[in-house]
Amino acid sequence: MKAILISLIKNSKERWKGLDRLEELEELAKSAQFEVFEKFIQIREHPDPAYFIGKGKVQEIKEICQKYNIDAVIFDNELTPIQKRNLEKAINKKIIDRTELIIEIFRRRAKTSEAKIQVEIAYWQYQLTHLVGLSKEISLSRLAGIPGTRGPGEQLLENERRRIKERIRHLHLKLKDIERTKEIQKESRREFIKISLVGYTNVGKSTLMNLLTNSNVYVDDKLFATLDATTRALRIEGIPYKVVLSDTVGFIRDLPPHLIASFKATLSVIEDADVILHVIDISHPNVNEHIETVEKILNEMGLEEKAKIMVFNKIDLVLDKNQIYRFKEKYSDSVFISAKLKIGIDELLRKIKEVILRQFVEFEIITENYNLYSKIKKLALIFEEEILDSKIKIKGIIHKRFYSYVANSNSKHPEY
Ligand SMILES: Nc1nc2c(ncn2[C@@H]2O[C@H](COP(=O)(O)OP(=O)(O)OP(=O)(O)O)[C@@H](O)[C@H]2O)c(=O)[nH]1
Ligand SMILES: [Mg+2]
Repeated sequence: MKAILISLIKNSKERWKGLDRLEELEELAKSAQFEVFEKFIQIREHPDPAYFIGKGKVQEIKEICQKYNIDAVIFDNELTPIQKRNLEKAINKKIIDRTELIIEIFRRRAKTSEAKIQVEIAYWQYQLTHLVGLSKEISLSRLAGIPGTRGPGEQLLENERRRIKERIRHLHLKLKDIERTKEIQKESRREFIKISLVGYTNVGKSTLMNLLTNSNVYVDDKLFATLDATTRALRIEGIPYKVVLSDTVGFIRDLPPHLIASFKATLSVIEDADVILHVIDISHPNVNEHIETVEKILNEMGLEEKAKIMVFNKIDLVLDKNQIYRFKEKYSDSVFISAKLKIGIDELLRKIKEVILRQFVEFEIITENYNLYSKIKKLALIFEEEILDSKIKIKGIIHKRFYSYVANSNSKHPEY
């Protein structure tokens, strides 16, 4: 499938931004199996309400499409339903906007039934907001109609809308069932320390996951190789708990809100994490924008307070070593690695341990409750035990998330 890509920018000052965006759009298009024939930037202060780009450009694109047998025209921006339909009519080729393209990639990648349902929900949500009737019928019915009455076009549209809503409702129910099973799995991991890999797409999260946990998660030089959340055990020397690491779907600029909403369950592993590893491709020309995008999404998820380590990956591809120093200065909890060449991994594990240990709190408990005593034995690092008649005094440290399990009226509360 051959495609032409178009990005609209406001003025010539945004040219570089436009070029960057086209490059990312090209990656997205390739990930959806398109062969990119040509890329265009159009400068317009405001998009044309009917055609998004100018009429002259529409004509030009139409001619190229015919001459070179192009299958689709892909826009970097979001199109209104009207623009999309008008373009489709004028150019007579498939018109795809960025949101649709991302949903299409997700659709191709989805493997588990959960991911498949999530993508389908996003797909129908998108369709729902982009429904346009047959314009002629609508306008005719409007012309003839007394206000409040509906013509046949509107009736059809209404039926379609109802059908889609019903489908979405049905999918939500199916998803609920799957989530219920996952809740049970999660419950069994309540007493584990949870670490979550987060980052822009294609930065090397799954490569790192495989390296740290000796597993075999799918890795590819494609955007959105991973769509599901995978969780595996991880050994951290000196941490008295089981530790698990989760890998999940990557982020991208302007991630369609429908997708974020429908992937809420998958993304919930990030919300549950004790430590977030924000993985960054330090060799990417837009590294700063990538960091910003990911931080913005994390903030929107209400996770700005989570403990976080900035993991700068792919240092093997960095020629300018000053780049590394600059990031080292800017981010206090940062490590520099190459997941591919296995560089810096010990340092990363040390940093993870350090950050987890910061989450431990001291406690001192006097109890005669044997169940509580054995629970503490399991969940805490004990420094001192002293038997006082029928009671026992225990001093130690425990991860703050487990503190409430062992706290009782006799305990001294930690400072926070
Ligand atoms: N040179 C180099 N390439 C790397 C490194 N780490 C990962 N890669 C490559 O980067 C590409 C993407 O790796 P993935 O691990 O699939 O990336 P991801 O972040 O999981 O991507 P998504 O699941 O698509 O979000 C693959 O081609 C990897 O081989 C690294 O340290 N150096
Ligand atoms: Mg991945």
